[in-house]
Amino acid sequence: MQKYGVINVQLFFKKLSLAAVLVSTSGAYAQSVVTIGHVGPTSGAIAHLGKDNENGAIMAVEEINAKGLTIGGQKVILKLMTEDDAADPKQGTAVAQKLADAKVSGVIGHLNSGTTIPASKIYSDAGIPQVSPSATNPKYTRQGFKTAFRIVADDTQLGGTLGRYAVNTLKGQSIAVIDDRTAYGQGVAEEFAKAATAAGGKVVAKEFTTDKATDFNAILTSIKGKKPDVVFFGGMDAVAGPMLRQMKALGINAKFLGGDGICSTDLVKLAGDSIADNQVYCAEAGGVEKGSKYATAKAEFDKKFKTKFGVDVQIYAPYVYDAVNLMVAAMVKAGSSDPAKYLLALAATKYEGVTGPISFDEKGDIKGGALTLKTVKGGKLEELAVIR
Ligand code: ABU
Repeated sequence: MQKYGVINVQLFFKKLSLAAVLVSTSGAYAQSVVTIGHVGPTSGAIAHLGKDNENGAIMAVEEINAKGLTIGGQKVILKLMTEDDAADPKQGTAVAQKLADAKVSGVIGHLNSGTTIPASKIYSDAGIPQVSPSATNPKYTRQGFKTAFRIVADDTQLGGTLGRYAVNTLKGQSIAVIDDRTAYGQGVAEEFAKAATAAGGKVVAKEFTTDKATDFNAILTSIKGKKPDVVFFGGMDAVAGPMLRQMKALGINAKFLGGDGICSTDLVKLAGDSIADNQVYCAEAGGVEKGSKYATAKAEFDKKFKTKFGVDVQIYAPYVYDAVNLMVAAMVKAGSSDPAKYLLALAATKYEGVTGPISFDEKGDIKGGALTLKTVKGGKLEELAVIR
């Protein structure tokens, strides 16, 4: 067994243009360290989701190191540099620059589209591969950046599927649409409205709020007057929860639909006892068919995650876990953690993850991305269907 003491000498190695190196204090040998970054909002209203993602990355890195990692014939320790963007675009670009300055070999994140998109320019300029496990705004992979990858479906698929579902399956005819004005919320709401209208539904109200709002009485009162049978919310669970409570208080019994941002384990907690069975529908931007080998792998991941962290997966921890693993697999295949050398291997990835098979199209989007449609029943999210 190797015995060594380590000191982090990033400043020195910055000069040498190396990502990071731990040096034996005995001077007997040097052991390479490959550093990858992870970014998500680990503070603020959706810190529970940021932490969920971060835990997925921690689990992957710990497992990889426990198994032992060799890249290009050299033993390597994988190091995770985690940053908090607080779901704020400005903080997102600040931490992206920090990771670029630290010359990380790759970045997993960010969680939100509103931070992922501006950060992606910084990573692209620095030539650093970025894999987002959860940002769903289509623009992220449509900027022509060779470094941008996404392992979940996008808002066109999410909003489109939910829009058709609202009209064709739930038989919604008059529809109210609310969004939180973020890149994600506004985008997914627009896609929903477009698809619902094309399916024959009528959008009777369009309102907006913010991702920090807590009082929705004014917009909900206005919506109530239009008597919608469906309310769609483009935003996150931290806003959807109180909104559902206030809908109940106002006597609005419409079906409530949202994208992946509300499809969390904590939604029910955030909404208190305000959700009736089969009232809320949402879709995770990925999924595996029941009975498939991936379903078994995902269930095992969920169990391991609960044992390790003492909490259930919220939404995207398994996707982050896969993102770390596939990035490292690309480094191993290329025999290098140098972004310029492993980027092509990453683009050509054919990875079998716990969230299903992952390969990328020419834009960097997952090929054949799936959605998992869910509803809330008995105070729990229940899977209805996987849609491709
Ligand atoms: N996809 C929902 C949450 C993240 C985002 O796209 O903003």
